[in-house]
Amino acid sequence: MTILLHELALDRGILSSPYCWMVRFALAHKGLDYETAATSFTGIPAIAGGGQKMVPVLDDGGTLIADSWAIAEHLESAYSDRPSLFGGAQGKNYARFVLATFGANVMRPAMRVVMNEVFKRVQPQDRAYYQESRSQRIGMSIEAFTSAPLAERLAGFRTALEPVRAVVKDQTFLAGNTPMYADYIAAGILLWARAASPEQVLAKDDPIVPWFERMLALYPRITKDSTRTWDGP
Ligand SMILES: N[C@@H](CCC(=O)N[C@@H](CS)C(=O)NCC(=O)O)C(=O)O
Repeated sequence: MTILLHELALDRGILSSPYCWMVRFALAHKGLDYETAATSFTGIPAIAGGGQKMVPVLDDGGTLIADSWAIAEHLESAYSDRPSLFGGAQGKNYARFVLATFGANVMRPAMRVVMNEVFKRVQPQDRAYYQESRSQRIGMSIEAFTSAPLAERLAGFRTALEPVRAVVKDQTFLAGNTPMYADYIAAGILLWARAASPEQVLAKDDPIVPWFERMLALYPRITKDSTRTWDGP
């Protein structure tokens, strides 16, 4: 049965959704084959016959699942014979905490780095929608939200990643010796920031860099599809 991931693409087909990256990692971790269907922001309501508000949406042999966390839970239970994404119930609770922590502490500083860049790069039919929906969400114009010098905004993002830095300087993955969903959450957000920002989001000597390189080398499809950035090929 086919697994189809509906995901978001910007101009030039650049993948930029942190949550879609998390699902790609989860599918790869499970060793599942999958197809992808790229959509624009304004194309989301037309996915799979309608009714969707966000991506990722996974169509697993006709069963539709929306929301990256719900998708991860689905993959864990539907493919329980394959490598575990969470390492049991306690690991799942820990991964949920990591997701919530990133949502509360990292997403906003990351948005301050990427939002003006994404706005430049959304597909043409998405521009007005993106501008209006984001301004509503952040309570100000995109221009005002991203008006501080890039160096300052990058510093805020890098500071927000301190908990990742504190752990991966001493161990191979956030989850220990092997990667698990917590790693995919962090890597998804970094991939989003990196794909959208013209600047290097991490300083070259940041201890997060070797971990991030390990993450990108884990699965050939992710290695390949993550090389397309604004600066890259
Ligand atoms: N809680 C959701 C969040 C997904 C989400 O925010 N998706 C964004 C793209 S990164 C989206 O589809 N936005 C649609 C819109 O803003 O209209 C998840 O984990 O999947």
